[in-house]
Amino acid sequence: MVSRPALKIGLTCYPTVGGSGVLASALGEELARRGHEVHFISYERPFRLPANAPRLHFHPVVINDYDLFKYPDYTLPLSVKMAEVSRDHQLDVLHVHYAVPHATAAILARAMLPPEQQPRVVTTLHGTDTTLLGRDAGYGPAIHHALTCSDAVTAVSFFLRSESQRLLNFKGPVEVIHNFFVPRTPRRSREEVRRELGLKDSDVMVLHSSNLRPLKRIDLLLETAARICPKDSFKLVILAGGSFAPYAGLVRRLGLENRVIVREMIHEIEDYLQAADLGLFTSESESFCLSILEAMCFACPSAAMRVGGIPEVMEDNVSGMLVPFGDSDALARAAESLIQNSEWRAVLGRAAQHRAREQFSAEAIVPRYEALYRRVMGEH
Ligand code: GMT
Repeated sequence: MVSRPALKIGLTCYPTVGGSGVLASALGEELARRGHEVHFISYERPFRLPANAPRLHFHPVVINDYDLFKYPDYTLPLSVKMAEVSRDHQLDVLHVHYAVPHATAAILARAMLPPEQQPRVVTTLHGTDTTLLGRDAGYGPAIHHALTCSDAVTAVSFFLRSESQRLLNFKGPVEVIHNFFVPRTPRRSREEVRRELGLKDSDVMVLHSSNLRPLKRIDLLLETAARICPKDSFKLVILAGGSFAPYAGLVRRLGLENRVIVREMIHEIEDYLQAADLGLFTSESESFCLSILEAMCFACPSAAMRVGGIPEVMEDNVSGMLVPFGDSDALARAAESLIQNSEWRAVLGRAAQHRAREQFSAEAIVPRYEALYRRVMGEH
């Protein structure tokens, strides 16, 4: 519990499966556990947010579908709800995760309130809000404006900070606060999960979890799996935060029908993480890659392509293995070395888990956000 006065914090994120929503939910849960009052404002309850936890509240944003609008608008009802919650609960801080449209809505919400009711605005950049939308002429200036008007801006990696400064030409300070992950206790045993997946004792379980968006490069993931020898040494389990149907043809063409197991929209990720032996990631861009950290928490090392902030999360040959982007052959060799050598895998896995606990735990990260909130509020 906190020894200084508790804070009242509004949190906004995308509630669906995705790293920024997972991080924001965990942050809210941890802040409430530490005695702060936390108010989530979003169009749906974030999927990992516990029900009935003390000091944790959820305020839905209701969106009406007006015939006049060709495209439904979320930004304005979100900003109105943010202003309403800020006023009714005297929020100290509105902390938005993912700039678009959350940061713009927060700035507008603040402007709608009289000065004595205005919360501070903290914006956390997560990834494509900078690397994709930041390049888009239809978004870039609005993101730049929202960052400039924020009381503090954070980024989840040094990589993302420099990309934000470069792509958005943002000159203000950006504090790097890495992500953290708090694993829940799995609901089923490792054996039960492996049985459900039809794995033999000798099968090494290679795990990939992502939302399957184009930049996750599922084509490279499957190509890599097809290059791993011997073919019957592993099964690739894909936890898909979207439909895997578009990739079914490629699985067939690569002869991977008996190697690839897909589970869509799984919420009990810990069940699968504890059953996994190795993570495999082929994204072409990744500001952090929370999925790698999730695996690290269960002593599961990953083989991945060296892009974006991934080297800040795991160190090559110490807590995982990294290869140059696009080299699916090198990635297959790295995965093979870990599949075939369980001792090496265990060494990297232990180092990964240690690093996750030391650098990316709630204990290491949440106090950084608390300190930031107090700083923008003018407390010392
Ligand atoms: O930026 C996105 O594509 C969405 C976002 C999300 O909601 O999952 O992902 C980003 O935020 C995660 C949490 O901070 C990071 O772990 C991901 O690396 C990052 N995605 C990208 O940079 C592509």
